[in-house]
Amino acid sequence: MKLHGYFRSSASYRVRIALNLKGLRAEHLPHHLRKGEQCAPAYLALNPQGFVPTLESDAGDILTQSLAIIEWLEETHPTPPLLPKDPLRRAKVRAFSMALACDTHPVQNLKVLARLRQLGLPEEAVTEWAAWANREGLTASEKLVAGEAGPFCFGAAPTMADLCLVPQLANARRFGVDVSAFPRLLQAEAAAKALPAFADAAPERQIDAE
Ligand SMILES: N[C@@H](CCC(=O)N[C@@H](CS)C(=O)NCC(=O)O)C(=O)O
Repeated sequence: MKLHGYFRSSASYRVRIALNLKGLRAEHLPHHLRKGEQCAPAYLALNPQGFVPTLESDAGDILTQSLAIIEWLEETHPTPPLLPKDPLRRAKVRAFSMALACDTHPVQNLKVLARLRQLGLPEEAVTEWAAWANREGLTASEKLVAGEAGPFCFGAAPTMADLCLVPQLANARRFGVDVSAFPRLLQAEAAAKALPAFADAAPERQIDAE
């Protein structure tokens, strides 16, 4: 398999963790987002959205969208599971994951922040926008897992929820958010980061890390 990504990309980070947890190896192909390499015609032919990650399977299939990739990995390599067996619990894990991956991350990604700058927003306001998006999403996420057993988001083992949480907390810190307001999320993050699958997927451990 080949994973097209970028060390600091939180969507790529989610997939790196999933691959590691499943014990799958992938060749990592970095695309420097700040240099615009995600918009090169050869890459757009793989991922018309101009986003990382993109996964190329051993059979040559092209998969885009981190959550779709993680669900495909889950279906093709079910052990260890990243989603609970019970349909209601699965829906809860997916809802938490989507609160971060679909409603929080997209409004603070590179393309959106670049557009805000183009429209004349000063740098301080751009950063505050990104911090606000993170605070909103994490505040809701803290409540979504408030009644759940730990130490992970949904119990004693990591799920797709933790794969979305750890990269989002990294983004929040980058934008200056005080994450001490989210003790239950920090508990899950600490449990996750103690696992080699999460530690090895960290941005600073990637071949393109700066
Ligand atoms: N919903 C997509 C989001 C992908 C995404 O936004 N990727 C970012 C990096 S985390 C990206 O490629 N940004 C490039 C840009 O904004 O130009 C997914 O989960 O895969």
